[in-house]
Amino acid sequence: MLRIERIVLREIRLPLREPFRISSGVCTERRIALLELTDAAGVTGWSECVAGEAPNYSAETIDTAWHAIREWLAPRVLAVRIDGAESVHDLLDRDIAGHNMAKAALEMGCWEVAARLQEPPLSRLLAGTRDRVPTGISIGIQANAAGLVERAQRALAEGYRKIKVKIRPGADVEYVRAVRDALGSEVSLMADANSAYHLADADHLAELDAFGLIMIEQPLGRDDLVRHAALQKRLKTPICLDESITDVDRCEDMIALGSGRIVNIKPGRVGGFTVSRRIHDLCQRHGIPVWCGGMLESGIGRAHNIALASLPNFSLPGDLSPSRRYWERDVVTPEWEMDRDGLVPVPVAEIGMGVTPDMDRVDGLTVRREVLGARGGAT
Ligand code: OSB
Ligand code: MG
Repeated sequence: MLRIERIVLREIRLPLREPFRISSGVCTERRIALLELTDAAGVTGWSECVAGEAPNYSAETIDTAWHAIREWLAPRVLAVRIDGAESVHDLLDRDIAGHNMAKAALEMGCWEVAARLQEPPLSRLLAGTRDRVPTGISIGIQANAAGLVERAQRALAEGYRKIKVKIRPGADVEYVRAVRDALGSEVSLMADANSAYHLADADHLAELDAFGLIMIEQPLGRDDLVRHAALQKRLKTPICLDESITDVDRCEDMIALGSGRIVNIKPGRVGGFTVSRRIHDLCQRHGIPVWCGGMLESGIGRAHNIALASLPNFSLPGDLSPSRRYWERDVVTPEWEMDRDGLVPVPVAEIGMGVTPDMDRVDGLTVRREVLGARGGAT
């Protein structure tokens, strides 16, 4: 049983150590919404909203999420008796279309509160089984192929188990060829297009088949399940869907149509942990591997991703880089670290998500704060 009495919404500004460029835009400083949920028992749980600064990855932004949380979503969970975290998704989803990242932030915060009330590690409450998760790196689009090769080599030396390179028309086949030549044929290498191509580019994309990529992520538009199926027939390389998989039904469609063979699960994109687990289970039944994607989260969102990635069918390395890959200093203690074998430990000895917000750091980065709940009103 949960009863959330108060939610503190904060916006922090966290500069990336280096700009992160994907086909649809560039990010130099993350604007991140953090949620602090307090239960009637006085227990507090934190979560992060992964919506971006601009509506390029999905229609949501931090500003639309903030609005959705304050106006429509938080009122659904505040001061009501909630049977368990598992029921929060349906509570938020009924008659409210879209806004998955806003829903997910609240839903995952409720899971964290539930974990803190019941005292297991968050990963175990979610039925995770791993105590370390294999980690890959996502490398943004670079000015030239040589710059990309240099970054990929450095990542390999650091221990990463999967190298993902962002591609776009004009920075694709030659860039991937250069990286494959430099790293050798054994390295797990993949490309992520973030919807930059059209079905008419199929012949061009098929040139990537020469490089033995473990997958190509989201080559076509987010609503293009039918066209992805047509493209998959023309590619040897497995297609992995990211943007397209916004709920369980879209994943069923992908399987039925043959639009892809691997799924990137981001809990923010699908509305939280409950739907993530349903997609995980569906894929497991169909022999489809899944892995946990990232959205340049701070250490709080990362904690939630790592808990999720401890489930058994997360059989490929996730975009779960340690704190130092993104930030001069993270907002949690301890910061997230990866060992030389590319593994990040799942906190299994601690209650909940296993890291603690560094309140001096959070306060210092906060540019906006609003309190929702019993005593109402914005402060
Ligand atoms: O497509 O996976 C993506 C970051 C922002 C938006 C979309 C994506 C990404 C990443 C970053 O690839 C993964 C990470 O957090 O390291
Ligand atoms: Mg992606």
